[in-house]
Amino acid sequence: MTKNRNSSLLFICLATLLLCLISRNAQATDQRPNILLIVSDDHSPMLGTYGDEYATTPNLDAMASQGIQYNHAWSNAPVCSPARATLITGMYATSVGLQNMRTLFAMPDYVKWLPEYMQKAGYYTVNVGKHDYNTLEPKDAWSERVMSRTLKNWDRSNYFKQTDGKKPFFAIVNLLHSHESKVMYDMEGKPRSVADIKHNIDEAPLAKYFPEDSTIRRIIAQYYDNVSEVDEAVGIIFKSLERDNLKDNTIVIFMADHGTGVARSKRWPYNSGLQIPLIAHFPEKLQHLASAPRGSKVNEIVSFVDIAPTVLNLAGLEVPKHFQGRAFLGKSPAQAPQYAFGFRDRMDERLDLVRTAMDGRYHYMRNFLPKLPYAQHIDSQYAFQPLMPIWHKAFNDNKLDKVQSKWFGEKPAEELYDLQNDPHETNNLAAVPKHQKVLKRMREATMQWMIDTRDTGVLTEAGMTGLAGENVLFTLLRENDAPDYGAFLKAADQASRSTDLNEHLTNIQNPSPIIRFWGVTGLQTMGGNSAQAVKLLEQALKDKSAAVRVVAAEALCNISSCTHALEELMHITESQKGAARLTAINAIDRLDMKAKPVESRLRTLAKKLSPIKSRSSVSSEAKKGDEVAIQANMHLEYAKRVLKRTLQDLAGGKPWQRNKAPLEGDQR
Ligand SMILES: [Ca+2]
Repeated sequence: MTKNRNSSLLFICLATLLLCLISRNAQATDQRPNILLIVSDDHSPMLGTYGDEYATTPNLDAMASQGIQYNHAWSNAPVCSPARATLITGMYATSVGLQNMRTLFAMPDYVKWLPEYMQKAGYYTVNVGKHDYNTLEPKDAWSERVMSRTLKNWDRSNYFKQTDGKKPFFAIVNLLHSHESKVMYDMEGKPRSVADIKHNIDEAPLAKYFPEDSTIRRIIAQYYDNVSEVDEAVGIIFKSLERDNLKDNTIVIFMADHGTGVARSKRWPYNSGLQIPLIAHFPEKLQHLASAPRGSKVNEIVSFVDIAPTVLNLAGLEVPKHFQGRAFLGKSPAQAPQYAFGFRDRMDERLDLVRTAMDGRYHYMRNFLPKLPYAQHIDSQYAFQPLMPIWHKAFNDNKLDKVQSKWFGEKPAEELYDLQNDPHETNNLAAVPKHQKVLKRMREATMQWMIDTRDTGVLTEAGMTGLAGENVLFTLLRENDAPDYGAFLKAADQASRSTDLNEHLTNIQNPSPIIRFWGVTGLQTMGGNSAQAVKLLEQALKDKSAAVRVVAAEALCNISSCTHALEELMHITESQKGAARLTAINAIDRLDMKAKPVESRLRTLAKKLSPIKSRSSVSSEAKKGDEVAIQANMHLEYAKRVLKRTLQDLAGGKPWQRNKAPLEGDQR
């Protein structure tokens, strides 16, 4: 009996020891690479290695000289949240309804975050700094979250504590040094001083669309200083990888989230808003996962939608079928695409709908709402730095040339730029006969991409909310009985390009609210004011869809009478919430002094809304099911900002956009 017991005990001890050894051994043999993404905020490729002679970026230049530099890398959106949503889901934000700044739509269950796949595969996953992925954070995304936004590094103590450093990690370190808000205040929140600027202010490179101004040069010089701070942080990160013996097994990919945080770059889908620096570094023993030799500067097209499949491929994991990009690094990288695509939708409180394609040389831009001017008043652009106010004042004082004042005008339906000969994109070739073939090719590619990815932008944000409710928008456009997406896109195309009044009048009478919206928008764009048009617009004021009523009211006000139209806009503003209210307030704002009769009602509303606490970013504590409430809260914040502007304009008797630059190269 005793002997048996002893034997059993001995067996248990041996088995436990063996299990421990196996498990230790399994941990020790996990040789998969660590993958570190460094995502820098708000800057174009203003680095020495990209040929920018004014830049001071020794660490990034050295990283590129030993790694792979991508010359045609694009963010897909020129602003943080939608760009980062694309990175984290592996899908164009437009395809999942996340293209508007700070928005939320419920995702289908199979749309996961990149770190979820990595964590499931045994990676330790970490996000350091900014969380701005424009969608609710899944429970199993991150093993560790470092919330500080001022870090230059990740000390990895928690990682070592939990895994003994044996488990591979996947980390995103988000550097904030070059965010637009850091032009006037440093990372500690202290005001910047001219005396501290290291780059020579007089020599700061100024794009020719900016007016000559010493403060603007100072902003640009400060920006280069801030990018040098990013560079320094990258140097510290590399040193700490070495210190922790992680350097030999860590792949580092550096990128910015979109273009520089100044007007006409950030928030705008020009090349200046979409092109990013992207550099990949491979240690010696992982060179077989690199797609080009050390020190290569490659011209293949890559964009944010390619980051998630690339990370999975580097980790040796399968890329899910619903991903929309391709792996450009790792074993057997996929072939490079012909185009990078970009999008601009609502930027903070102001609406728009632009889609773009870039083929390495040409950049095509499609303005679906051409009546909206390039420059719209965005509160944060005025709060963070004086560039926009200076530019706008120079315009109002008639101090700008044609190129500089174009920013304050309406948009043509299409733009085409030759990036090789016109890097600042000031010469629109869309109307030039010899470029028609390129124009047609890129227009068709853009439309096909929108169809393939079921671009939700053509639904409009208010339309999306109405259609989706609490359902999953993404599924709605893909189910067997899904509405005819091609018909939506055709109506949107007609609205911005067609001068055939009958097409718009037919669309206004379509059973689909989306097509009716584009019919009314087409009339508004054309300025068609026939008796039949006015009659149909008056009928559209009673449309079931708030999105249709808003655009009909604005069109009526502009081409006929404002009385009923203003009343309807106020009705929506006072009775609705969310995207519908924000859209209506924007329409009222664009009516300028025609909105004077409702000034006191707007003031009452502003008083009613101002005490309501709103937040403009997604809390990482939010849960699935909270989407609708959170989204309404964000829209409220933006509605308050527009209202503030409208009331200031009405009180001063001068709308913000009181002059309009002439429209050139109009393709409508
Ligand atoms: Ca950003």
